[in-house]
Amino acid sequence: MKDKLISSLDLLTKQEVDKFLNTSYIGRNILHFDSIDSTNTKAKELAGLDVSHGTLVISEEQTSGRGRLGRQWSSPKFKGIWMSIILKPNLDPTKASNITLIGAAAVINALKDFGIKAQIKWPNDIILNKKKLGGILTEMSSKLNLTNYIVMGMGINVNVLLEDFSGEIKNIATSLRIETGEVVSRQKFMASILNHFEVLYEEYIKEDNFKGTLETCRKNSILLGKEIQLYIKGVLVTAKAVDIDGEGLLIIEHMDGKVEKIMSGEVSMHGL
Ligand code: BT5
Repeated sequence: MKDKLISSLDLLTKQEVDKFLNTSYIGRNILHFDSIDSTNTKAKELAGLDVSHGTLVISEEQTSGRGRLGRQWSSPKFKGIWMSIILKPNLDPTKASNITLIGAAAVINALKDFGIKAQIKWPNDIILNKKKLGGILTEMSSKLNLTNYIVMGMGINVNVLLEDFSGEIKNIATSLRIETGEVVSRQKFMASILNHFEVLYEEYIKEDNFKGTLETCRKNSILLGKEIQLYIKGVLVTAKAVDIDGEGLLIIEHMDGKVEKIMSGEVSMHGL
């Protein structure tokens, strides 16, 4: 009876997830929590200590999950994947933001394995049927031109129900369960993300090959070809999203035809 209860919780422990992994180092060391404030906060604490490259911090719930710019991330218990990967690459700190795109592409590829076609709202949103299925928060520590560590945090709403979301999030968020009507194995889905992540990460770090990630980000972008709104130096601008360049930057075309590259930011578009 107890075993049945535990297996129905689909826990994200090393013991359960390991059998679905085919990575060599991503997620091979898993620090699993029942409840924690934020996996990114914990991962940053640990990254400064002696934990190995590829270590994963995961929690069944977060009590202070974080989005970008101090925003909150809702992380109900046993319902999603709330995880952070600790990376210690030899990478110029200016390129760390590309880890977000690698994470986003890994999620898109994993969803494809599950027969689901989602989209990326550059740089860090995963969108399914015009609603937010997940988000990525990449943080790092660097000194001069050396990266000490990168923490890539990812939140994916797997089996979250509408009533689990509070307030205004209800209108903008969704989950795999809401969209497919089925309970999805968090263990298998998480392993699939990690498997895809390691492939794309290896290409980028070892071979300086960003093509696979970029192709996935471009092909599945919800922004490209559309009219978007974004703030540039505090001014709200309407422009057209044209492309994502080889460095992962968003290329936009202003109304007057001027082309500009955007490094990071908050983009919105009609209906999103
Ligand atoms: C993000 O921020 O999308 C990054 C989210 C990263 C969360 C992961 S979970 C594991 C790791 N540990 C952490 O503490 N964080 C990371 P941003 O683009 O700023 O979007 C935040 C906004 O999304 C909020 O202001 C809400 O409007 C909305 N939101 C909050 N919780 C959500 C959820 N569960 N699903 C969809 N949207 C949500």
